[in-house]
Amino acid sequence: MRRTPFSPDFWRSPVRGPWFTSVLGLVLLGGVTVLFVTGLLSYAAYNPDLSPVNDKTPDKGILGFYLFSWPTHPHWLYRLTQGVHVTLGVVLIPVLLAKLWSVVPRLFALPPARSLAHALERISLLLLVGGGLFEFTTGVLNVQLDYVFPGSFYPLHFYGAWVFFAAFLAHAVLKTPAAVRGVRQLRSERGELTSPRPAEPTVSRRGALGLVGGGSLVLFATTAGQTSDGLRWTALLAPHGGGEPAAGPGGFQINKTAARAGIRAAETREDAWRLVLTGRAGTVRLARAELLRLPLHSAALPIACVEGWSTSDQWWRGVRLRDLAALVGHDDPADVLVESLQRHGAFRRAALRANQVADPRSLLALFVNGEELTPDHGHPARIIVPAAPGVLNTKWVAGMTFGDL
Ligand SMILES: Nc1nc2c(c(=O)[nH]1)N[C@H]1C(S)=C(S)[C@@H](COP(=O)(O)O)O[C@H]1N2
Ligand SMILES: [Mo]
Repeated sequence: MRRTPFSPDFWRSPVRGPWFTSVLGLVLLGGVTVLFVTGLLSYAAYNPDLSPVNDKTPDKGILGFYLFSWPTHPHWLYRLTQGVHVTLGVVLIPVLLAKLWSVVPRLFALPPARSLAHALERISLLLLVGGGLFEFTTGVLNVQLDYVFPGSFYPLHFYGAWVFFAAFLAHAVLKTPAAVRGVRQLRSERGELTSPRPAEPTVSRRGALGLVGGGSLVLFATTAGQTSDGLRWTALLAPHGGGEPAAGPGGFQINKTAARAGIRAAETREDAWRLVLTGRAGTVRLARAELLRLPLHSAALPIACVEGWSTSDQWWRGVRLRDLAALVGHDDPADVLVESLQRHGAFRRAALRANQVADPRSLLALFVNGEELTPDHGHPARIIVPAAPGVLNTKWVAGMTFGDL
């Protein structure tokens, strides 16, 4: 009889067995849990309840049960949570693939369902494997190709995460006891995961695990540098890595250049540009020279992007958001909708919460590192808020509307 994937002795690697699968499973148990938690935090950090601008998942229903006002302390909070989310996600790829490889014979197990319980278990595995591959793929695509599917990455990755994690949780409850037993039996030969007719080993189980770990280490070494100025050149796998931005005060990572955002020099010139503030006391229009006569303050804050890259702290100088709110009648903290000169693109406007407006380090920045903002960093004025995702730090600001959002 010809052997097909459906016959158990088709699968002959002697590496497969409870020990190999258990070790990888326990690594994923910890790793995926951290990914899920940092992912939920990343979602909360966007202020997704500030509709309609920030809310890309209006049908989230009870999945938004946990949302809270994202804090402004410590100022590196999002840099940390998102750096961990993206770096860990990349590093776990070899572990995920090895884990799937180690259990692939069971995908072909016959009969497909021995009982109703078994059928339900297999359906949950479909969600687990499908959900896992989906989350890792969409995550990597987003990080690598900066938004190949504009607008839709957000809900896909968000809803996918809940499906994946629900299946993951069920799987963890069912399998963790066996996995804990499994890591203690390196030499065990029997079991559902072991080949009934193993081929000659070309690598030991420990060696195979070392290969997986080595792969993760290489990914770490070529990714993590994107979270740090000075090490960016090591981040060969990160889209913004492999080099350092040019030197000088504006010499730090740029997400989208003024040219790509369609910002024309004519509209940012001193005589043309006005900041339009709107609030309960009416509308105020300010030229840049008038802004410069308001009290200016400084704050050392990073840019931390959802894609996982971040800069070290930069020295920003500008007008406090809460002072601008007060100019239009909001002495108490209020939410704000910020709009840029940009006419197209997902990030041309963003909403901030009252607690972010109230923080004395939240600025409409006019200077960075002692000089005027460069065009690419948002000249004539940009938002900078402590601990917030980069996407909320709107560049080329044209208008701000204060009030409940
Ligand atoms: N108007 C506008 N503001 C924007 C963006 C944009 O595309 N347009 N990109 C945002 C994103 S996603 C990030 S990470 C930061 C990057 O700021 P930087 O280019 O100064 O580093 O700007 C934010 N502000
Ligand atoms: Mo970003």
